[in-house]
Amino acid sequence: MKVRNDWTLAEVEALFALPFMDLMFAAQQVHRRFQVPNSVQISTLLSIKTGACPEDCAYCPQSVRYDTGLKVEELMEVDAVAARARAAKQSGATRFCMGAAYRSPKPNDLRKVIAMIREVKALGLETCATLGMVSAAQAVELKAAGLDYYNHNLDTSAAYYEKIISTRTYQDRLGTLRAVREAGMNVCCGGIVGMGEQPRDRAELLHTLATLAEHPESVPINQLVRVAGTPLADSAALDPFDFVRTIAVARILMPRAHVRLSAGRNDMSDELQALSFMAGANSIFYGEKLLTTGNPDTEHDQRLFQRLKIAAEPLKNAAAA
Ligand code: SAM
Ligand code: DTB
Ligand code: SF4
Repeated sequence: MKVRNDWTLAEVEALFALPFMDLMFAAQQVHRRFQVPNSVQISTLLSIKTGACPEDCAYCPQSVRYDTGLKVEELMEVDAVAARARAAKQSGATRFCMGAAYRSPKPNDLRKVIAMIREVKALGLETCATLGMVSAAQAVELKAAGLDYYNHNLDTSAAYYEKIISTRTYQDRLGTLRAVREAGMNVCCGGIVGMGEQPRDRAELLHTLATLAEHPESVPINQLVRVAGTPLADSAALDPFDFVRTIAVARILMPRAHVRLSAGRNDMSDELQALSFMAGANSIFYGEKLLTTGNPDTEHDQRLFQRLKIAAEPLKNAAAA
């Protein structure tokens, strides 16, 4: 069992085609070889700039083009972000992710975000940001400020991407991922399932991720949150087993990555979440809100962890905590 970057699309599709139990068994074997069982990494999300985004991502409540009733909020003040990070740390999070509804950050915005990163880092938390497209120079600045992870999702296959977003290309997305990697940051990159894509699109997304020169350190698998007012509001519900399959295949293809059970947990039963952990998910977003939509109550998550005897993953660098 070794980490591979040369997966073929046929191999990925063959994994998806396995009987469910065989796929789960294979995923568990990889999980137990490369990851700590019964341990889940906890990230907290904060929307530091909300709505009025010029992009047209069909799933997103923050696009200026769709009337979703969202309250637009300017870039937050640094102190307010630091206070939220302190609270997140208190409640057990080890990573603090700051999300901004930008196509790409403007120089003034970046300066302020950099101040936030320094504050959050000083608290001993791992830092993550998702700010849209960044240039090589911006990625270097973010890294120098102490940014540990940059989140930038490919979201779906290259072919289906064109049906979901018209304001940027798959190549743009790959360019940002390259800039982030070259600046020496950890890459957080995954996608969304349940947008009406075909099984082949899910296979192509995971194939693209698994054949990058280095696998992303974090792979968020989001289930579409169907927000009223967005073009995808009436998408058909995904078969939950297909969601779990996506997690299991991601686990097998990228053994060292943290696979994150991301958006959509509010629509999932505890049993489906447990199945997702069984399939190899070992990270979640914790806290009542994702960016703009709901997430399970922290009490509920704590109870779920107790029932499953799952422990929160400790910070790697304990000295920083
Ligand atoms: N604007 C930046 C960008 O697009 O990279 C950063 C923020 S954006 C909201 C981050 C990610 O959230 C998207 O790439 C997408 O994967 C996810 N997302 C947005 N809306 C979602 C929804 N309704 N359901 C599931 N995931 C969603
Ligand atoms: C990711 O893959 N999922 C998070 C995070 N990265 C930034 C965002 C989910 C957003 C869900 C819709 C919302 O709350 O606005
Ligand atoms: Fe903007 Fe990001 Fe939402 Fe797309 S996903 S509309 S880029 S905030």
